[in-house]
Amino acid sequence: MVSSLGDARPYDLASNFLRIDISPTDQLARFLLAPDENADEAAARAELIELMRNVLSGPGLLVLTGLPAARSYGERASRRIAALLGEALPQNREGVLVREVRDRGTGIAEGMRARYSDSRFGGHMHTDGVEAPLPAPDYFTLFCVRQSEMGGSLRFVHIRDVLATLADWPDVLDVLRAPFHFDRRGDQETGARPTIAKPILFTQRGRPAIAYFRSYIERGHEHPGIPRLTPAQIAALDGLDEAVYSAGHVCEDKLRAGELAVFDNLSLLHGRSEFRDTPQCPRLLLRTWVRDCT
Ligand SMILES: O=C(O)CCC(=O)C(=O)O
Ligand SMILES: [Fe+2]
Repeated sequence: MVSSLGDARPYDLASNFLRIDISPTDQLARFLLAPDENADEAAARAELIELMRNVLSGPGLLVLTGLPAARSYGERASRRIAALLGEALPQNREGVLVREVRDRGTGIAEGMRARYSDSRFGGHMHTDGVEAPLPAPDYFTLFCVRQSEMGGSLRFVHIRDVLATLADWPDVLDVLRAPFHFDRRGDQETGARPTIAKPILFTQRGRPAIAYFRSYIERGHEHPGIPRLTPAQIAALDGLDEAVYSAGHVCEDKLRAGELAVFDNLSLLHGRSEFRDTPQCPRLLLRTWVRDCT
């Protein structure tokens, strides 16, 4: 496999962005590309686990590049990489396992059910699956079928940079380790509470982990019967945002058609820049959420 650095970028990312040019002779590529299930799954998994070891101790993000960009292929590759990593998780109460991320014309956190994946707007650094109870999805994947010409680049920040900044604010850390109410985006059973109470900072699989999406937390605390955010909680969210959005921590890159990104969802906060579709080529990503079963 050949590691390449990709496009010129506004930040110096060369040291922490791992883009792997997948070669058709690699076991992993063979498994992802195979039209049937005959490829050697065990060898592909061993190759991926080796890559993920470096990802988990380093940047938190792996981008496989050079795959065919067709939607049908992307869906199959997404399901297969999820199966290599563990088990694909449902992403809403309908049980969708491969979710289309595209502009459905809604705002972020609009109404009862709209999500980031339904809009074209940017910012809002977050982790995925915050609307569901813990454990959080350990990984999520994005396969790029079509990228937007205008905007749509990926931004990400590692929890180790955030925690290093917050180390001087133990009061903030204490508040972030206590429960907040996250809006469930309508995924709860009929009649069940519309929020899930859980901390922003916690430990999962023996690692420091973060679950964050400020808008969903703010919506959660607006529901009748749920306590309003306290001044200490608001101050803690402001402190966290300051750490997350510090220019020096934010990395940025743009996925290209035919790239499959695997994110460590316990360590990385991510977002994108606002994008604008053209009618002939609307942006389309495919997303899975994954539980690590190793
Ligand atoms: O559109 C993107 O690049 C990322 C989408 C995303 O973060 C999400 O759907 O949760
Ligand atoms: Fe996301």
